[in-house]
Amino acid sequence: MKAGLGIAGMFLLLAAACKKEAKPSEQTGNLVLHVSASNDSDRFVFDSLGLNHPAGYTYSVTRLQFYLSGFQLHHQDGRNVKYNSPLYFDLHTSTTKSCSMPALPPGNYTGIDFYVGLDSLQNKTGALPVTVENTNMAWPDGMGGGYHFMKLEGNFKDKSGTHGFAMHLGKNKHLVSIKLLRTFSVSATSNNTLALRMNLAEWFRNPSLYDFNTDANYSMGSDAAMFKLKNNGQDIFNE
Ligand SMILES: [Cu+2]
Repeated sequence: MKAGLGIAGMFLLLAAACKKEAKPSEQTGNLVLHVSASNDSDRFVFDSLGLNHPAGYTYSVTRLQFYLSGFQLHHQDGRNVKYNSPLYFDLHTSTTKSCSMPALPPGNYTGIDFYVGLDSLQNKTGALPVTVENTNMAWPDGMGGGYHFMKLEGNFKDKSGTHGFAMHLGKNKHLVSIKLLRTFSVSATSNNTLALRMNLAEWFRNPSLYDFNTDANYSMGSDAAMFKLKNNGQDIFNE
């Protein structure tokens, strides 16, 4: 008897909760951000030494993980719509190439700004939920704490042989700011997708050539190397 009343009570509570959610103040939509990788006009595949590096040798990519965050979406009506939750991408894994931004005002948009990395509030040890992904992206406390903004790893093949590289980017001063003019729309009734392509070759040129042999092939301990990557990174999503 007591249990029956309990269940009936729960149904009442659920009904009340559902009623509340059925009356949103404004209809909102979902934007799926889909990110892929490219390397100029090369056929992009992971784990293959067939990519052309701006320094004149070939290279492969075995790992590509990064955060995008601090989104500002420019609505056609002049509004600047913010989405603050960081999105994690691992392009080597098919399930983590797309992330969803929920609860956006519907309509047409003319541009999107965001960071590759995390802003200074989020880039603190323990600031992100403890997931396997976030834990793997941790930046050592002895080096300032927070998280890796990006891990781009692979091998390169030059006259002297095949060598490894790891472009690890982190620290607040190396946050990469992206500003894109793109038209896309958000609908309250259907899912819309915005596709972005990261041209990896752009990490290694413009304004400065990044050569694994003369710059660091492991960037993490070198502020000079990471500063170069940060500056080169502004145009990685330019088509
Ligand atoms: Cu690292």
